[in-house]
Amino acid sequence: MMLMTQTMRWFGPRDPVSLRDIRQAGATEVVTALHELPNGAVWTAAAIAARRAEIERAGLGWTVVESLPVHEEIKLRAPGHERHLDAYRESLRNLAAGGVGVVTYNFMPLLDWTRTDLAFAMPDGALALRFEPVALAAYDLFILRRPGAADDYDEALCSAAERRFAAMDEDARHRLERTIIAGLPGSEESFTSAEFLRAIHGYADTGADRLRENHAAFLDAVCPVADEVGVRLVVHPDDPPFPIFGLPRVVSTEADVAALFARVPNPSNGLCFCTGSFGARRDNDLPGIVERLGPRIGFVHLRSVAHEADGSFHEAPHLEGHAGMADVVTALHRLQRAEGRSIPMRPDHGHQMMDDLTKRTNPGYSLLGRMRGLAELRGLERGIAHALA
Ligand code: DNO
Ligand code: MN
Repeated sequence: MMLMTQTMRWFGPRDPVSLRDIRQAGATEVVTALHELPNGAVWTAAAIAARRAEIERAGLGWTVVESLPVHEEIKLRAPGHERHLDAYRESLRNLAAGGVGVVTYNFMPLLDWTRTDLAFAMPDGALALRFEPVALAAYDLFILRRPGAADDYDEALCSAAERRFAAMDEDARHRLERTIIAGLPGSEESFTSAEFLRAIHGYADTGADRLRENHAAFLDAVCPVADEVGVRLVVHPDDPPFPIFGLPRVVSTEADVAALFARVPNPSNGLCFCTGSFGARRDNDLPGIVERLGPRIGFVHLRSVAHEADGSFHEAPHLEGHAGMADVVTALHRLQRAEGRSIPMRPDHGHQMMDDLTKRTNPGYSLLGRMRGLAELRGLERGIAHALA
């Protein structure tokens, strides 16, 4: 029976979640990166081999990287970006030689994934991550004070944000600022508000069209090497999948990725199908994306969001919420059978729950919530496979 390859993200030796934990959760592989290296550094063959040895000693495999970060100079096509392309190609060669077949990246300007609340209480007392437009606008308008920000929000949102800001004490304002710009786990960038304003200004001439062009130019530069060495580059969709802080986001919808594959048809140009990110827009048809773009999918993040009335969303238990996980997993299972390959998947985030509530954890990446998610997803896929057999 062809099933998905069950993986869990591991942030390396400093992750409070150990390789043994991940193995006991039932994953057979980790997904990881050389997080200790600065963005732009070449991943050497020796460093890759050492990390692999550590993972394999724990009885786990490593075939998927998340992420090999794309330097801001590449996203901006700034002068001097060529040396970052050289480094990227060299890292890809070293990763292929070191046994990695899938490399995840994203093309979001400045911020990677973004939330406004890292401890949103669920009815059962577990804590979820949440994104709330009013809180984002409160930060943007009254803490960051981004010039021109008011033009990006309608009047009702501006006044709700103003009321929210007024109701927050200094601590709450500071917490909101850190939540949004200090960098969630796996993010490459971390800012103060002053730095963030300057960095946003750097995108003044880079709107959506130019960012799309820069994305395609990046792929034109690296895909030939990826094709040659047999690595698939998979783009992670924008999270959330719409522009924030006036910065363009161009990997938000099925149409975005379909256009990208049409523009850069190299076989190595692939997709990290993240149901939580795409699913934060109601107009993305998740099983439909699998049906239409399946051959491009090299890696899967399974998670669900619950949409709230005011445009907020929070992360739901994996089989609940908006994703419609049974239909998604059915589509993925069919894809695997049709293509005769096992697709690597991971439970992308989980609630902070049980013993993890009192532990130091990476937001979204505590162990027990992800273990619950992986167990549910594993059971779901087995049941579907059994029924379809
Ligand atoms: C968040 C992750 C993202 C993802 C990057 C890929 O939990 O899914 O940070 O790793 O966007 O480059
Ligand atoms: Mn994801």
